[in-house]
Order: sequence, then C-alpha cells, then structure tokens
Amino acid sequence: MSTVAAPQDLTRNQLEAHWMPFTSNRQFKAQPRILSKAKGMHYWTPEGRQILDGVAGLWCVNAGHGRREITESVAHQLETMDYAPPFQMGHPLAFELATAVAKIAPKGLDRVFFTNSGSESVESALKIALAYHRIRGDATRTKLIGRERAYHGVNFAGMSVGGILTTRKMWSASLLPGVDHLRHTHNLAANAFSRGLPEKGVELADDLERLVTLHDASTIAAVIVEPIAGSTGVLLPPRGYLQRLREICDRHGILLIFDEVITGFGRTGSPFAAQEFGVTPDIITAAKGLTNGCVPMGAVIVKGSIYDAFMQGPEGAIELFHGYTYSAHPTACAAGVAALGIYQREGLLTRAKEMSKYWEDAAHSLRGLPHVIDVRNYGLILGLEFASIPGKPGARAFEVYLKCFERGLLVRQTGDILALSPPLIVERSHIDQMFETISQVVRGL
Ligand code: PXG
Ligand code: PLP
Repeated sequence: MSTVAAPQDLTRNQLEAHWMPFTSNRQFKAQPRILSKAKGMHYWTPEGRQILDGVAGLWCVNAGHGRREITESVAHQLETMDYAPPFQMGHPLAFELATAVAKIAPKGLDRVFFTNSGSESVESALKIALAYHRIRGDATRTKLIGRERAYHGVNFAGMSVGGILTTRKMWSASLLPGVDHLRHTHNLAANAFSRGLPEKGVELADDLERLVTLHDASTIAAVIVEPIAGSTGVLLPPRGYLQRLREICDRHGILLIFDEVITGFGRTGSPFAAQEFGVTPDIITAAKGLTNGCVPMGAVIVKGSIYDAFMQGPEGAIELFHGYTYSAHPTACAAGVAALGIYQREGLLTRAKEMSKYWEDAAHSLRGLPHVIDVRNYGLILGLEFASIPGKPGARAFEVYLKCFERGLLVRQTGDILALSPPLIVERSHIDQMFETISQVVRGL
C-alpha cells in the first residue's frame, strides 16, 4: 500500500506536475490542502486532522464515504472481468444498473445511456435531442436553449448552453452556433431568506416564449435547465417556474432536459428533482451520486418514446452513432449497482425530506450574521450568500471557506456564495457542528 505524503513532505517539485482543475494552482501549491482518507461523514488530512464533509465530496458521495458494499462489489468485478467493450457487446451489470436507474426515475423515463461524467451526459443528451428531431423529419429543430448562470459541465456543447461568463468569454469564438439563453431566476431583492422555493418569479419562465417568438418554435430542439442550479451558487426555481417551462415546451414541441447531475439521487428529498417538483422532463442527465462518487460515471435517462423513435432504419444499422470507450464500464456499473442498493435499503433517496426541516432551521440561524445577505435551502442543500468586498468579488466567501477548513469543515465556495450539500446520511449532530462552525467563522470575519 502506498502512503500519502503529508503536505510538508510534498516538495514544491512534487506538486508542480499536476495541473489542477478549477483551482488557483499557484495559490494552492504555495499552501496546499491535502485530503488522504475518508470514512462516513469525514475526511482526514495526512497529519490526521478530521474534517467534516459538508459537501459530499463535490455533491456526489451521497451515502457517505468508504461504503464496504461498494468497495467489495468493485473489487469483485475487477477480479472477475476488468473491462468489456461496450460497442456491439454487453455485460450483465450494465443491464442491471440501467434497469435499477429506470426503476427510480420518473415514470416514462426508462431508457438509460451511460457516460463517464456529468459533462459527457450533457453532451450525449444534447446530441440525442438534436438527432431525435432529425430522424423524425423535423430537421429544422437545431437550436438549443440554456439559461444564464447555468453550469452544464466543461465540454463545448455544455459550455455553450451554460451561462458562466468566464468560460463563455474565454472560448467565445468556438462555442456552438444556434444557442440562446433564458434569464436566470436569482432575485435577492424579491426572494432573500426564502425557506424552500422562492415565491416570486414564476413569470421568468415566460422568457422562453420570448425566445420562441425570436427564433420560431420550428427551429428549437431543446431547452436544458438545472432544476436547482448548484454550481453557480444554489439558485432555486421560483414556485411554478418549472411547470410553466414544461407547458411552454409542450405547446411548441420542444424537448425539456433536466440536468440533474447534482439534484439526482436523493439530494432534494426525492430520487430526482423532477419527482420532487412534479414536473417530468423528456430527458434527465445524471452523474455524481450514481456511483456514490467512487468511480466516474454518468447517465442520460430518456423517455421510452424517444428511444423508440430511434429504433428504425435498415436492419443492422447502428441507431445512435455515439458512445464512449468506457460507456457502462464494468467497474463503474458494479459501483452503481451497489450504491443504488445502499440508497434503497437505507431510504437515502428520500431522507433529505425527513432532515430538511432541521436543516432549514439550522441554516436560517445564520440570518443576521455580519455580511450575510441571503440564506436559501432545499432538501439537503444550502446556499449562503455574502456581500462582496468592494473590488474583490469572491474574496469574502473564500476566506470563510479557508477558515472553515482550518476548523475542520469542508464546504464549497463559488463567488461570494457558500454551498453545503452533505452526504445524505448526515445526522443532527453533524448539522449542528456545520452551522456552529460557519457561525463562528462568520462572526470572526
Ligand atoms: N451538470 C451539472 C448540473 C453539474 O452540476 C456537471 C454537469 C458536470 O459534471 P462533471 O462530472 O463533468 O463535473 C455538473 C458538475 C461546484 C461544482 O462547485 C459542481 C460541479 C462540478 C464542479 C464543481 O458546485 N457539477
Ligand atoms: N481520441 C482517440 C484517438 C480515440 O481513439 C478515442 C477512442 O477510441 C477517443 C479520443 C475517445 O475516447 P473515449 O471513448 O474514452 O471518450
């Protein structure tokens, strides 16, 4: 077994080779933060400091860390068969996992295409949506609608429908053509300190009618939204907003895609946010919690009627010319089957609903602390927004992030917003510790 070097043993040279993703590399390498062990609700640093996991790793370790059933299932699969080609070949666990995913998905979404990440799920879903219209002879439907402040991963299509200005600016000349964006739904003036879904803003869904008028419905293939935008700071859908988007899509023959990479697998209190909010999209993208975060894997969950539309053409023809070397990788499928088994047995897909009142009350105890301009929550999700230091956007929340880590709590920071999304096994005592730590840190700013 290799051991992990403590940060003081990692020389500057050893840190250099790894170009870290979405990280301030120079800042990090000057003062590294290393995690080397995890179990249950906790991480440990190489020096043995215990860190409470407030974010389920990165919104993915829903059943908590180091689950033996998953480890054993993965080890057994690696010993039995390490790899099998996914094109024109199958292996049992791929079918078993797809069936298990379909079983917990909204009614009617019962076909599952596997990928290796949320980004790949988004690319696959958008390709399926475009191809769906084309094979049905509706070939003018080529446009895609995303939303401002959306995050749909880092690949070109996902970036294009995404609404993150930094990435859109950097790669602006190379994004997909034929993309437009809905307005985002974040409105602190109207909705600050909402408990659960905000009351105001359902009419923002009518922005889709504006885009339909502008582009003409006959040119629009699909609309993609996160039911709750996680990555850009926990932006909740106003009451009735998602229903109205669904109605407008139906009226104009536009496919509705929910990107549930974060909201899937129990985060909101239902298996998927679609069920929680009572709105059924045509396609769901998922990843993260699918394997409890321990093997990379994503999935696109599609309505049976969409799958059926592809099942035509010459005998022997490949219906969807798309797939990855590691689609339905046996190791990932083993992890997925075991993870879904744990979620089912322990009731984790609905546990956020049981915990959400306690979570909400604890969260809103932060109201009134210095610099706090919003607390928002849903299921086991928290968004905590700070007033920015003039001229230094993000600096205040980053300071809170660092100080929480010093005090043994891992949170997630984006701009001047902190996000929390603990493993769904979280107990009240952990919740108390999380909010006590944040409160102390914020008071000490
Ligand atoms: N869609 C959504 C809605 C996501 O949240 C992706 C797609 C991309 O998934 P992959 O597996 O390719 O990363 C995500 C990922 C954050 C944070 O800070 C969130 C994500 C990724 C990185 C950071 O909240 N979500
Ligand atoms: N690039 C090359 C040269 C390849 O041969 C392949 C797959 O065979 C890919 C990219 C795509 O890799 P993946 O299927 O792992 O996404």
